[in-house]
This record gives sequence, C-alpha cells and structure tokens, in this order.
Amino acid sequence: MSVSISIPELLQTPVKRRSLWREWNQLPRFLRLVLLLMFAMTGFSVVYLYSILSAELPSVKKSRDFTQKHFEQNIIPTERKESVAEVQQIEPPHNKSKEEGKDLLKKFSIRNEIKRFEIEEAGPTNQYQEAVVEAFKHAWKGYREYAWGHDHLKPISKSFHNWFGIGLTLIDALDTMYIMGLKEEFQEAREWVANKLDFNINKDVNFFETTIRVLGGLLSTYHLSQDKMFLEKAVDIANHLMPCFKTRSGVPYSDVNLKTGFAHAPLWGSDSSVSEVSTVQLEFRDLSRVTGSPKYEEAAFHVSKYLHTLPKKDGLVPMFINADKGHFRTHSTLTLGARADTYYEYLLKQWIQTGRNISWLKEDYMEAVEGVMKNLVRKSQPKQLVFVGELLSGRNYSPKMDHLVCFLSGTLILGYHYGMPTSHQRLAEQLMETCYQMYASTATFLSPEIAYFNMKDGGGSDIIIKSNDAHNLLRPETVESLWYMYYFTRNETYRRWGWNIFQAFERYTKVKTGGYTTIGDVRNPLFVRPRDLMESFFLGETLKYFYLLFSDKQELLSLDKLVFNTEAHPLPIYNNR
Ligand code: DMJ
Repeated sequence: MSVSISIPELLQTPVKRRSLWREWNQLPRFLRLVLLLMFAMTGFSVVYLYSILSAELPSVKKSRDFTQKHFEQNIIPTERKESVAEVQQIEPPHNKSKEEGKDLLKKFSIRNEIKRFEIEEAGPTNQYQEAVVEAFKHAWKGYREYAWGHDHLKPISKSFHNWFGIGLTLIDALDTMYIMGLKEEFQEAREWVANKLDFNINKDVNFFETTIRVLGGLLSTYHLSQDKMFLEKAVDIANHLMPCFKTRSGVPYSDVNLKTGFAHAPLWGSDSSVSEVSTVQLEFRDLSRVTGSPKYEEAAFHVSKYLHTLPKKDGLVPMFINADKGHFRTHSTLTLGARADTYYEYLLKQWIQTGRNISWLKEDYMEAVEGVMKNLVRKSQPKQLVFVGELLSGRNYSPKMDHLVCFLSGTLILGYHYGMPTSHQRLAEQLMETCYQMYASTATFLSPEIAYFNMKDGGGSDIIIKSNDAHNLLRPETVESLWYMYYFTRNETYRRWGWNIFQAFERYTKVKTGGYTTIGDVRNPLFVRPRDLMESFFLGETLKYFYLLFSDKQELLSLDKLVFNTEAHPLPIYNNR
C-alpha cells in the first residue's frame, strides 16, 4: 500500500508518445501529406513575415525620452575633435548590374563629357557661408564617428539608424561636400562609395526615397566630379529599382527588395503615393541621357504620360494610386503637402529638364497652379497670411498646411523665371512670407511640421500648432524657397530671414558631440524634446540651400543650366525632349 506508483505509470509519457505516432501512421496517406504541406507553409510564412517586419522604419520607431538636463548637456556647441571612424568591412558580392554599368560607360564615354557642370571655385566666401560649412562639418563629425556608412546618425545616443542600409546620409551629402569645397571629407566618402557601398543586399527599400536620395545624389556627384565610379553606382542602383515598374499599369510599386528584385505595394496598404510615382523622372531620364540606354527614361516617363491621361479636379491629383489597376483612389485628400507635393514640382522641372519642349507638362503644371489658387489658397486672420490648405475627401476645406508645402514658393518663382504668369510670382512671394512666419511666430524660431491657420474674425493668432504637429525634422523646404527667391530677385530680405532660421537650428538642434537632431516641440524653448535623429536631407538639402542662399557668387550653380531634383541634387538641363 505504501508504494503508490506502478511501473506502467512511470512509463506513461513514452507510452503516450508511441500512441500518438501510431495514430499519425493510421491516418490516410493523403491526409498526412496535406497536413505536412500545411505545416511547411505555416513555417515558411512565419519566416517570411519575420524578415519583412524586422525591416526598420524610422516613422514607427519610438524616439528615446531624454530629460531636459541631458539635453542641455548635449545641445551646446563645442570644439570639434576629429577621430578616425571605423569602417565596416564587407566584401561586395559579384553584381551583374555593376558590370552592366561599366559596359554602358565604355560605350557612351563621349556623351559623358558633355554635361559637366561649370562650378566656380568651391568653398565659402563670407562669414555666413563659413558658418554653414562649420555646421556641415559638425554634422559630418557626428556621422563619421558614430554612423559611418549607415543611413542616419542618432546624435544623442551616439549611434546610427538604418532605414535601408545603403549609407543614405553619406550619399545624400556627397555633392554638398563637393560644392562646399570639403575635399578631404569628399575623398573619404568617395572611397566608401567605391569600396564598401553594396546594393546587392536583402533589404526592402522605398523606390522613391532611394531614387531621389541615392540615384539623384550619385548622378549629381558624377556630373560635378566627372568621376565615372559614381555613374557606375548610379546604373547599379537604378537596375535594382527597375523591377518596381513591372506592374499592369506601369505605375510603380512603392517598395522593392534589392537582392531578390521582388517589388510590392507598401506594407500598410495596397496603393502607391502619387507624389512618389511621379517624382523619379528627372533621375531616370538623366541616367538614360548619360548612358544612352533609353529604358530608364522610358519606364519613368511612361508614368507621367499615364497620369496625364487620368481625370483630375482642376489639375489637382489625389494622394494615392493603385499600381496594378492604375486608378486614383477616390475621395482622397487634395493637398500640396505629403503624398502629392512633388507631383507638381516635377511637372515643371521635367518641362525645364527637357528644354521646355514638351508642352503638356507645362499645361498640366499651369492648370494645377490655377487649381491650387482656386481650391486651396486662403488668407488667415487677422494678419491675412496667404496659405495653401487641403480639400479633405476632395470636398471639405481644411486650413492645414504641411511644412512640406513651403517648397512651392521656390517652384513658382522658378516657373515665373521661365515665363509663367505674374500671379505665380505673387503667390510665391506671399507664401514665402507665410512660411517664414511659421518659423518666426514660434518661441524657438523653428517651424512646426504642420500648421493650422485661423480663418475666423475676432482675434487670436494666425498660426495654430497642435501638439502632434509641433515637431521639426530639420526639413529644407523653406530654406530651399528662400534660395530660389533670392536667386531670382536678389532681395536681401530673403537672406536675412535665412540667417535667422539658421541661427535657430544652431541654437536648438545642435548636439554637442556632433550632429543635429530633430526635435519634438518647437513651442517650448526650455525643452524642445530632442528626438535623436539626423535625417540625411539635412546634409543633402537644408545645409546645401543655406550655403547657396549665402553665396555672393551670382549663379554658383546656374539655374539656366541645371535643375535641382527634389532632394537638392543638381542635374543638367537637356535642350531636347
Ligand atoms: C526630402 O526627402 C525631399 O525634399 C522630399 O521632396 C520631401 N521630403 C524630404 C525633405 O523634407
């Protein structure tokens, strides 16, 4: 009676296992096969999903929560101290598209000589430009020490962030360094591009972002330096991006895996952004023109031609389009901000790039600007600031304006230079004033990401900033437009405004140990909530436009000879369609 456990009980587990196996064997063969297939498919899906979800996206990554004390300790200018950065050692695998690039270059070497930019001797000529070059060096110091070869610097945590893993900041900054005359920095970066940059990686990248930052950056650097290595790399990345165009409509998918060439719609939905599909044409066309291989231009320009045929409201386009069906999403917001902005910019700039010979590009642009004036432009109260709002669901007016919209002044004045009506010039001036006020009216002298405008009589301030919109990402659009406005008018007011903004960036976004950071709240100078990220466009665009704005050399880079892509990478104007 004292022994309560019998031998069969001790052997319970193996007995059960054996019976399960027996039961499995007793199942019909066909059923076993089906079950095995189901297990295999589930396993495969889990692995696949994990590989997609593990791709880092900056927008969904939470920024670290830093205390004000930490911020004060870090956001104070300090002496620069160079140190040798460690360079990741990765051997690039054999890559077919690189070889293809070299072949094309051999074949079209004569054509390559034609479009070299004539740039006067690079380097700062006054104290304002010197200050901008110092800012660039400070940003570069942080990137070089803590993020070398990675996409973005995280200046406060002294680390890096990889969005695509292809050295976005380094590539975006190449032509800025060239223009600023930073020869040593440029040379070091050039070696990284030549020896370490590898596009044959198992990563999903955004087609548009990679085109404007990487393809655009490599092409402009090639034009400036005439170093064919940059063109080889441009051909290489373009070939990796081309699968995006393989859709039923020819409108590209938003993402592609660089290694497999698998192109697909974004993870968050089935549609591509209209701005994204319509803002790759300058880059792909330039590549075709320098290599003599028409396939890039043909694929990209097909998209513009196709969009041209679709119905629009007074020339205005919705934010989304389905790449397979080729339809705009109905009841979509009409805006000059995120997801539509650069469609308008590239209508004008493509017309300029092709020698102003393709008249429907100009007509679509003019119709769209008319549509903006009719449907989106309003004045705030009480100061009558002119702004560009949105039509929600294509119908309901919202007095909301993204900082992104501030590119429009520059585009309008560029168009005016090429013969657009004076109403365009007037709107450019008025909107420039409003964009400046988005900076000047905050306690930090920095603009929020989004502003709402008061349209009611009876006091209050013109510009309303909501908590969710109070961040500043070091974006370039206002500085970009200030440069265009100054370039064409030589009105010193625009330089004064630029200097005020530059000083605010220095004061509130500079990180002591190197780099500049995006911030979470422009309304509170005591605690701007640093977000610990320096976007590549701060070096590619914002600091470049500051440098050009403060240039005393009339036409350091001539807008009669070149056109800037939307990431501030200058490309040549071709006098033929
Ligand atoms: C840049 O990548 C480009 O200027 C693009 O057109 C808009 N977004 C960022 C800068 O704000």
